[in-house]
Amino acid sequence: MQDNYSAQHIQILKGLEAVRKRPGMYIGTTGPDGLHHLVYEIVDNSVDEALAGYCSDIKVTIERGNIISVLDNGRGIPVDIHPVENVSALEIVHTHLHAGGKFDKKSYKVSGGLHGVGVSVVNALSEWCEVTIHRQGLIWHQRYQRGVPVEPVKEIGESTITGTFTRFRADYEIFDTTNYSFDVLSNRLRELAFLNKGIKITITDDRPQTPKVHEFQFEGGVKSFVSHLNKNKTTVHDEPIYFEAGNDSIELEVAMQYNEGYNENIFSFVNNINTREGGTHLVGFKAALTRTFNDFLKKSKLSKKIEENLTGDDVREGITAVVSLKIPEPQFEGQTKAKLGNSDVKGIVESLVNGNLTTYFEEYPRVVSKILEKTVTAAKARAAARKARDLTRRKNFLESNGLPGKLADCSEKDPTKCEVYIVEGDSAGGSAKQGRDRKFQAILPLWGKMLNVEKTRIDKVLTNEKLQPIIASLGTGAGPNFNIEKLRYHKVIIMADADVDGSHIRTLLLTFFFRYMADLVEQGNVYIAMPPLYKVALGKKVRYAYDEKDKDKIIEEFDAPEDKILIQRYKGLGEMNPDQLWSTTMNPDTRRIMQVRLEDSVEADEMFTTLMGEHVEPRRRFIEENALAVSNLDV
Ligand code: 0RA
Repeated sequence: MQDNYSAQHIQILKGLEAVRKRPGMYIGTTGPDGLHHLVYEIVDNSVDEALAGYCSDIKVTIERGNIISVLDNGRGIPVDIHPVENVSALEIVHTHLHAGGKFDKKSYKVSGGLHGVGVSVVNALSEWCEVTIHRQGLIWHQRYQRGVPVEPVKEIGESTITGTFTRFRADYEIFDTTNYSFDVLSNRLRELAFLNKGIKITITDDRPQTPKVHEFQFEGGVKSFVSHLNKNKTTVHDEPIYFEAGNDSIELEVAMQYNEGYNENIFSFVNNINTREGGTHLVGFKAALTRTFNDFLKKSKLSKKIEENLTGDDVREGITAVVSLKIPEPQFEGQTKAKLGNSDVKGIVESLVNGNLTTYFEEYPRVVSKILEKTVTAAKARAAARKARDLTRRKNFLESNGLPGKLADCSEKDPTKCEVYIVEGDSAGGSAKQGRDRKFQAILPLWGKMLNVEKTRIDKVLTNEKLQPIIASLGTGAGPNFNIEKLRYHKVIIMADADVDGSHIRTLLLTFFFRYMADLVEQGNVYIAMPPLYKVALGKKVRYAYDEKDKDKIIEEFDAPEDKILIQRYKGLGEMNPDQLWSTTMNPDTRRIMQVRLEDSVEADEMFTTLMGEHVEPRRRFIEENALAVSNLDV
């Protein structure tokens, strides 16, 4: 028995050692994403306990020193001795890989899903970790260092409550940073609260510099989620459409509401995991949507207004929807394992949505006629725009090679080596053309009025005189036809003045990329050029400063009397000659460019709606609150 235990013990250590050797295999990265992942892993277990019906309250705290604690009021992790292993169940879940969630199979384990690697992984990657269990009148405790128990599970007192309390400090030997972002955690916890209605989730920042508390509890579930997503939009009908449905193996929750915009915003989840790449549940949902609206249209006099059936694009114009599915054994596929593969799900979801939407529409005929009117308008506009587009194509501004006449292309043909600068303003465009390295740098000057795509229907966007050359130059198409495989330049660099107008252009272009070429942004192909703000000269020595700090540093380094140092503030790109533009802003060895990253599509949507949408008041508030740092537009 003793030998048996030792052999067991060595196995466990090997398991945890594997996690510490290759953390990426278990949590993706050892950067900020992986770090925050530790918290989700612990919280997911508490959410599972809530889904099983035994827990209503989860409290997450970022303590001083970036220690995380998670408290729930569930049944408490069992502490009894496992008959085969001869150790406490509590110890097993913290030291055995994949031992989490094996206790009862009835509920849909969030923790068994995409990232579900179990608390043992969190434990292995923590400098230390401790758990306190309140259960059956007693309090139990165990502590670990880098995954290894430093003491057996001990009874330490009596209790009248039940629950699990986990504290850990991520291991600085493993992670690039151990500093948590309150906003990142808060956003995910809010999402979890939307997706699991009724659960109260609180997050507290107890670090002395940044005290904060957010409390989330939504009795409306995904219906509240949709209201939240649409909060700054003008809606077509007052209340989101909502239903819950299922059979003995799956649970489906759907909420949707149309707004007067033209974007399609459908967020889909499986077992609380955002299926960014969609999958069979989303396909089923979309098919049902198109079919149900066409069925209702046939019975309406509106049907005379269009010649053909409504298309998927017609019925999804201006929709905001959340589709949340819970199933026992999800199969995740796709590039980022964020696509549901279970093939039987399509038919099940399609028929559930069909039935429930039909019932809903029969009960709320005013809602369905408002939406039908919108979809018919969309269908008519699409038909008209198709004709207009054929026209522009014929008399268009494209050369015989399909590229815009204003594009100064590069000679290199391998897209991975190519860059295109999208330049606002004719004079800057001219300097850029002269200053560039024509081997791998292409220049596309922009002309015409910039369009706010947030307020424009897709067909107008695709034929817009300013955006059309961009779409043609990149070669990818846009919107539903977007194909990243055809991308002609792997760096797409926006170059505009460092002033308010430049910032406006940047935002409008980013909005376009986000809405019509989302993969481009997601894959990190979009950059922003950073022209210098100042030229600092001492005699013949010239240096460029990209911000105030830079400028001060250069002045300090020059170490000369102030009146000898010449400081010129650049008002625009146009003030630089081609050589200067090359060395300050375009030469890969000396320039600065920022990669545009979108961490969270829900929040990005909210940000673009706020910045570019119709409502002025939220925009003013947003800009005030985010005057300098637009945090999730992490450039
Ligand atoms: C399985 C069985 C039981 C509790 C739990 C899991 C549980 C796990 C976690 C993880 C975090 N919080 C948790 N709360 C509960 C107990 C079953 C019983 O009491 O019969």
